[in-house]
Amino acid sequence: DLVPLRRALISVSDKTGLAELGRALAGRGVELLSTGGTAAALREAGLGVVDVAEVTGFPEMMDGRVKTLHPMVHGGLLALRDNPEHAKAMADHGIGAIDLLVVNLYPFEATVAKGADYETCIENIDIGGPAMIRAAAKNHAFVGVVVDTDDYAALLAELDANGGATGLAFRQKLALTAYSRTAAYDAAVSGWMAGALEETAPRRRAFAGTLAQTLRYGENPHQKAAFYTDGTGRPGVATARQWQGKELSYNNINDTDAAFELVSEFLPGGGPACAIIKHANPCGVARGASLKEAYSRAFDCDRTSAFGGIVALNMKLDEETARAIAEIFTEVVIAPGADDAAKQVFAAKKNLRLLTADGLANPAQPGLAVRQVSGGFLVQDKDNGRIGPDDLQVVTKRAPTETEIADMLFAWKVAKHVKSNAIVYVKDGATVGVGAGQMSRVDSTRIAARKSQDMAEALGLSMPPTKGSVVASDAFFPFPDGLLTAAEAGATAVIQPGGSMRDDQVIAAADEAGLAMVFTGMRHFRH
Ligand code: 93A
Repeated sequence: DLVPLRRALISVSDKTGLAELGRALAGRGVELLSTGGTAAALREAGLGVVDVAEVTGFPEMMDGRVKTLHPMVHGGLLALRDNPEHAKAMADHGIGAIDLLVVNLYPFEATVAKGADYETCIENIDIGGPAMIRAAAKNHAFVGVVVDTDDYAALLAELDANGGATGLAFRQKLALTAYSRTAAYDAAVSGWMAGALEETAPRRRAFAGTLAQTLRYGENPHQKAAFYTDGTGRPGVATARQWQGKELSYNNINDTDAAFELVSEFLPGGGPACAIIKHANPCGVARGASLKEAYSRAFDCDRTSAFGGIVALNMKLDEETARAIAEIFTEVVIAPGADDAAKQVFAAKKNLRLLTADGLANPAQPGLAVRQVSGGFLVQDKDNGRIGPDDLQVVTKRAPTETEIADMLFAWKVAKHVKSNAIVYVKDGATVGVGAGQMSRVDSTRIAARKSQDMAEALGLSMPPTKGSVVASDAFFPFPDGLLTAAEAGATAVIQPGGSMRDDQVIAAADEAGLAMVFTGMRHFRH
C-alpha cells in the first residue's frame, strides 16, 4: 500500500511554510504543479514549478473562479491506478497521475469574522479547492491530501520513513482530516448565509467545527474528548491566549466559557466586575470600586465553593487583584488582558492557568446553542435576551427603590447564567446567595438562603447577607412558597418573569409580606 510520490499539486491561500515544503518535495524529486499565486511564491523561492494552466490547456479565468476545475486535474486525482479502464482513459487523454494534493482554502471564515460585505464573502467561497480535496480524499487508496499547514512536517516524516512514498494508513488519516475540513467549511458558509438572510438561525443550516485541540480526556477520565472551534473567532475561551499553567481540561473549558460569558454581561463602563464559577454555575458575582474589591465581594458569596474555581474579570487583570486571587487555589483566570505585574504574581503559581481574551464577549450577539440528544441534536438561538429598567412591570403595591431596581437587574443577569431552577440573592451589586440546579424552585430558594447563613457564620456576621437583599428567579414562582422563603431570608424585592396561573396568589403573598415585585415577561431557563 505504499504509493511513491512523483507528482504533487499545491494550491494554497495560506502560504505559511510553503517555500520549505516546496523545497523539501523538490529535493525528493517530486514534480510540482501549482495555481497562479502559489506557483509565483514557489518560483520566488527558486523552485521549478509547472502551472496548472499549462496542464489544463486553459488559462485561469473569471477572476480565478475557474482554475483547477478540469479533467486533467480531477482525472489525475480520481483515477484508480490499478483499474485498466482508468489507466486507458489516462493514457488516451494524456492525464498524468497526481499523487499528492496540498490545498488550503480561500479564507472564508476569516473574511466573515472581519465583517466583510456580502459580495466579498461570496468571492471567498472556494469551489475548486474543496472539489479537489474531496476528489483526492475519495481516492486515498492512491492519493495523499494535506489541508492543514500543521501537517507538512508529518508528511515529510512519512516520506522519509518510507523512502519517498506514503502508506495507506497515513493517507486514510489525511482523508479523514480532509473531509472534516470541507464539512466545516461548508457549515461555515451555511451558517453565514443563515445569518445574512436573517433566517431564524436554527432552520436549514448546517453546523460543524474544526478540531482545535485533542483533550487529555472528557468530563471523566474514561471519556475521550476534543475541542472544536466554529471559525467565528469571537472573544472567548476558544480564542483566548494562555500564558501559563498546564493544558486546559474539558471541564476547565466548559467552566471558563461559563465564567467569561457571565462576566461579559457587565460592561466595563459600569465598573469592575468579577464572576467565580464552579461546575458551570456561578458561586459568586460582584461589582466593586476596584477589580480587587469585585473579586473579594464575589469570593465572599461562597468562599467554600470558590476553592478550585474559575475566575473571570471584565477588565484587565492588575497586580493587587492577582495577589488576592493567588491566595487560594484557583484553576483558571480569564480576563480581557493582564498587566505584566499581574502575570509576574501568577508566575509562581504553576497550576494556575491565566488566559487573556481579545475583549469581552458580546452578550447581545446572535449565535447557536447546540445540545446532543440520542439520535440527534437540539439547536436553538443562544439566549441573548436582555432587559432594562423600562421592561420591568411593577405588580405589587410597593414599588421597588432605585437601589432595589439596580440590584434586581444585576440578579437577573446572573440568574440567566445559573442552571435552573435558579434563585439569586443580591445586595449592593454582589450575589449573597445562589441556588442552582434544583428540581424544585423552593429548594433552590432555601439552599441559596442556607448558603448565605453559612457565610454569615464563617464571616462572623450578626445576620445573614440575604437580609435586605433582592431575589431573582429565572422562571415564575408557581406557588407563593418559594417567594415566602425568600422573604423569610430577608429579601425585600423580587424579580421574576411572571406568567404563572397563580400569579394572583403570589402577588398577594408579596403584598402581605411588604415585598416589591417586578415581572420581566422574559424567562431564562438554562438546563
Ligand atoms: O475560485 S476557485 O474556487 N476555483 C478554482 O478552480 C480553484 N482551484 C484552486 N478557487 C480555486 N482554488 C483555490 O485557490 C485553492 O483552494 C487555494 O485556496 C487558492 C490558491 O490560489 P493561488 O495559488 O492563486 O494563490
